[in-house]
Amino acid sequence: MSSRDKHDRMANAIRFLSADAVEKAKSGHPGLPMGAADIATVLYKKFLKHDPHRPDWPDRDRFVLSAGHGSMLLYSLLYLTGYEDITIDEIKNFRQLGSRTAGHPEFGHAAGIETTTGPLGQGLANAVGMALAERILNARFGDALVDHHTYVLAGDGCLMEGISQEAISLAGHLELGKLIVFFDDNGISIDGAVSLSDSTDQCARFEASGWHTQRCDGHDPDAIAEAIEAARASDRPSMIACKTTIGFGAPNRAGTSKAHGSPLGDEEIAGARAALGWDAAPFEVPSDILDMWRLAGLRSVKERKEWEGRLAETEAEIRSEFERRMRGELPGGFEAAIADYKMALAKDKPKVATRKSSEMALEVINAALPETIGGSADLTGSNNTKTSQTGPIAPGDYTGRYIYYGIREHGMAAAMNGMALHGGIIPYGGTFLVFTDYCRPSIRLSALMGQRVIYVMTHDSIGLGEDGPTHQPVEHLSALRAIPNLRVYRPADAIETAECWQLALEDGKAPSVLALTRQNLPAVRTDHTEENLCRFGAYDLAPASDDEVVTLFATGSEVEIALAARRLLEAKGHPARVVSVPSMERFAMQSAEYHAAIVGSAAVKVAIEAGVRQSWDRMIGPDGIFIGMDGFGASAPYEELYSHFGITAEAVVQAVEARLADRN
Ligand SMILES: Cc1ncc(C[n+]2csc(CCOP(=O)(O)OP(=O)(O)O)c2C)c(N)n1
Repeated sequence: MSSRDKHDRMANAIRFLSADAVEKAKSGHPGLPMGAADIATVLYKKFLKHDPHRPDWPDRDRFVLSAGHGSMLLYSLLYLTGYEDITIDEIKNFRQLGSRTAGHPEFGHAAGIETTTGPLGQGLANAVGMALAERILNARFGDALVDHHTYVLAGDGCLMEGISQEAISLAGHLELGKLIVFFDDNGISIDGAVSLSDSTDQCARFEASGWHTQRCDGHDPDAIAEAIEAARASDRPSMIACKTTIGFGAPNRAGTSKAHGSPLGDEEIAGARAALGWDAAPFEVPSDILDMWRLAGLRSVKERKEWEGRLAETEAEIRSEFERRMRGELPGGFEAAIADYKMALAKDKPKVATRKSSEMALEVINAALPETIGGSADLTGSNNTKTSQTGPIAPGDYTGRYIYYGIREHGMAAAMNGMALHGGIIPYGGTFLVFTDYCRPSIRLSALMGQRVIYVMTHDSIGLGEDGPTHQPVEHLSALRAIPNLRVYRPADAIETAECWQLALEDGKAPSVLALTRQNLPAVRTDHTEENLCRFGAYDLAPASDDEVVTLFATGSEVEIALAARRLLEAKGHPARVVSVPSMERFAMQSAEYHAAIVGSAAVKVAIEAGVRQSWDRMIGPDGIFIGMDGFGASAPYEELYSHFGITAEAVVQAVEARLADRN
């Protein structure tokens, strides 16, 4: 068999595993795997550094299928190269309940799936974070331990999404030369020809952002290999526009949107079998072809062993540090550092904004954890995300610990996902809380993938004042609390902020949002407690003097108001208790007994939060009083806004007394 024949047969194995799996599932996308099979075959056969038997080898190349709808391409590759997680039965169970072969690649379902893709453009932007993580770790641990590529397959859809521009320009700026993107240039999307909606010269666009670009015939294995060689030789990130035919081989549907997202049907598949000379039955790969694929899967074993040898020879201290970071474990001494810091805060009782408290906590954290990499989307001075330890990461110089993401919130969030997925790094990044809307699709994916990404979101309410309603989050706390597996923290003072940071860092399998104020807040936790009280999500901050009549629940800046309201109520003979609620998600994890004790059975329950009511009913019940916002804010000094919108201790007392009068 000529080498071209071998290549074609190997690529056809991908094509028919994919088409047949989609056919059996009666749903899925055969077009992309059939069209991109040649690119993937060249990459996995000749270039990708990976070991199916050691899929977590830290120095493996990463492959990201950004066009996640073409998931069968990835599953076919993983099966063919010998990843144990993807058996032929998994391929047969494509898209079925409990299978590893979900409709779109899901991180954690199977080794070899480096990230969850499906929302177009996210994978490409994750890959920028992975490629950056590689450079950052390379700068610390050297070529001997960290020296790999990040490859991406992106379609027209990924490149049309706005996030791609943020990702591309960031990667170009940072000169991420080991990032290589294949553009599956098939000119087709769901509605038909891409020319219906787009006429961008993609190569020119990438070049304008500092990329090395090439065009090649995406069905010519030699041309693809040559292009990959050239891309690897470039010190700039590389994009290879590969001209392909969607649904390659399907006699009637190839080259049309009919190949994109539905099963081809028996007749069309039979036609493709005839056209490509593939006579194996569905889900059967001729043994000689499977052998070639399995052999390709073994290609990097020697390299992996050499890498292990280098790791073993590395000085013990550096080796264990590298291994600790890759395991994602925090170093010993971290807890003690936080405990000492909390003790000092209890003494100092600083009256500062929680964004400032966050910076103070980060000063301690960044000294204790060399793996944190900070950043901000052009709001460094407002988000207080930079500390004395975090020098800038610059094009070609990755020794720093701070990323100037530019005004790219979405790209920042997706890049942080990529860094967390790569491993060895704990990313945190800031913007205004209101712009979580600009990051939300990536925040959702952090949560879905269970990645430790920390979002430092400042200016968390009308308390930001004069910037007005465009900048004042109102629905955001509730909207974020609605995302499963996301921890939303809204600390009330410097001690709570330190505790929330500790929780966010210790939570290895979930992202966190820290909602922080612009305005100064008094210390509400004035006594030192060894225990992290924020761990409980909600806890008694100030007890009632007698059998409680009123319970006041509050978060962040409104805890101060709750405490003032309590004093007024107590003076009027209404015993009142204050519960601080730094995290509803943490509270939800506590026992039924704890819930009963904290929620209590006071005659009147009040929640105070300068946001909408939506997430509060579990705490205060439908009859509870909510003091907060029910519309957009306004532009004015913040004290005036609190009065204007009735978020004051006096308003609380008035509402409570009215309710008590109603009851009598
Ligand atoms: C953010 C987002 N919007 C919309 C979709 C739905 N969708 C899935 S594939 C697709 C078309 C993608 O076209 P292309 O990238 O050219 O893929 P191909 O047709 O080549 O398979 C769309 C709109 C999605 N998955 N993600």
